[in-house]
Amino acid sequence: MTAAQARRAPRWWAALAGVVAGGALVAVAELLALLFGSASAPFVAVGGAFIDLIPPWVKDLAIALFGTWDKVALFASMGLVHAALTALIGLLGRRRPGLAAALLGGLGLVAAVVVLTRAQNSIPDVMPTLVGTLVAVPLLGWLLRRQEPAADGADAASAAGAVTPRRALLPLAVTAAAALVVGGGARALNASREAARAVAETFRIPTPATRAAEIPAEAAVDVEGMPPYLTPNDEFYRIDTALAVPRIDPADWSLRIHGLVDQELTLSFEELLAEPATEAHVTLTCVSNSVGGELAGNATWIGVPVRTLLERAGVQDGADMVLSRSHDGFTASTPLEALTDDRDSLLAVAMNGEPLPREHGFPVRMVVPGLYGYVSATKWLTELKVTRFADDRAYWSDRGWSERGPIKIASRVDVPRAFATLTPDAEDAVVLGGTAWAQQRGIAAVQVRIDDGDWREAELGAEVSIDTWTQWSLRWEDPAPGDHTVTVRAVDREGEQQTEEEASPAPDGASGWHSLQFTVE
Ligand SMILES: Nc1nc2c(c(=O)[nH]1)N[C@H]1C(S)=C(S)[C@@H](COP(=O)(O)O)O[C@H]1N2
Ligand SMILES: [Mo]
Repeated sequence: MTAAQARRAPRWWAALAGVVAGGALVAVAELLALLFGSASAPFVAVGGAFIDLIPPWVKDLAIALFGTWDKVALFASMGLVHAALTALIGLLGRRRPGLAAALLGGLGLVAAVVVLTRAQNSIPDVMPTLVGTLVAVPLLGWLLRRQEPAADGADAASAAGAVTPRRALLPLAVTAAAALVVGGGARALNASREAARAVAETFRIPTPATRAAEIPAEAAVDVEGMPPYLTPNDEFYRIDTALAVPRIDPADWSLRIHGLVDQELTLSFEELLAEPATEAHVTLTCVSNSVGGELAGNATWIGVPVRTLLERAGVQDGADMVLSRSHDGFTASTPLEALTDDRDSLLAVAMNGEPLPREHGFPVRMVVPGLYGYVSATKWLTELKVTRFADDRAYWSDRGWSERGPIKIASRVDVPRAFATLTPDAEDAVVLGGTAWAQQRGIAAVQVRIDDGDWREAELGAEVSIDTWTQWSLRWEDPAPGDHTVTVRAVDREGEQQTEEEASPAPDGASGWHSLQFTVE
């Protein structure tokens, strides 16, 4: 063994040193992100850029696989890729410490550039990543050097390529633990501070000038295991591209209305709240929802009709679209007509009696009955540009999704769950239940088929409005014990029947009949 080989760190050690130094980069940046805001954290920025770049089928697949856990899955995968990259850098550092330092520094610089490209960041926001890099690069060199044998050459363990615990492993373990504690602690603090702020963000919800009809108890069918008719805020699905939930102080918020208008308008939050408000029950649906999926929720919203403000600004001839923009750069293209006809298209500030939760767009979001969220439901809204489809394109239209997104008729079975077992009641019957929606048209009928039998008419819960979902139930008398298949389809109030033709979510929403298997005891 040559002296040079003897001085070289064992492979596992070098890889570990790389991972620990890389982890320290992230931990230090996360700590400083406490000062600069979550959006400046490198993982948040790089993940956000990744989401913006992926083709629609990947987003589709991620939601199909992970549902609303897609963000956790993304962070976990990023962590693995980061660990693999930094392990490789560490390995390189055995022979080429200079190159390893340059690569780790380069990785930090690339992340800093990505931080700078995010809509909500400005130049100072690169600080956390840069400082993290400045700590990580010398740390890597130091960890790699920890391995070298003592100058007098008497260190037999090192000479044989083993790692001596006190001189090497201890500093490594201490650094790793420090990175975990600092990084994890900063993340937790970031989260708890956000929670504290969320409470401080409460404001007086305006009393609506136009009230929504009370929801009758019969809107909910009497079937055990059905989702509630109104979806509680903390159970409402959340879909967006924001890895760090935007944090907006209503005092700093304003809405700019411009483009093809006679008179540009800018409203403060207070001015918005001074407008007459409307209350409406509206079911929101995500275009990424698969047949039978759960990316739909029903809430009572309070907000100012978009129509009121567009009238005040004066929409000019030739306009056919409003491009809404969020604080974090997301955009949606809504057909002008959907915002000026008589439906309840709102600049919503309240959801189910509470100020909008931050995850759902605090302080102001759009809610447009009848259109999928990606073309209408902009959260953290800051801007409305009156324009034309020919002149402007929205976030998802640039990524292969249809530029218009009317919601397709949908129905699903909620009870039983797939492959569940139902036990007949005292009268030897089982009860099935589910949900159907066709916003802006309303549900006229729901039909249910068991195995290859005839279609049966389901009983419908009370219809609250054409913009909300309708629950259905079906009592099946004398069910045969064994395995069965149930299939459901709906008919809207215009007489259109839900198509059997299967389509995947991209580019304009899934279609097909929901069907699942279950067992009767
Ligand atoms: N700013 C912003 N608003 C957004 C999105 C987004 O990514 N960013 N996603 C839209 C999509 S695709 C949907 S389905 C709805 C979901 O609203 P929710 O998360 O409140 O359920 O928000 C819409 N508004
Ligand atoms: Mo969506």
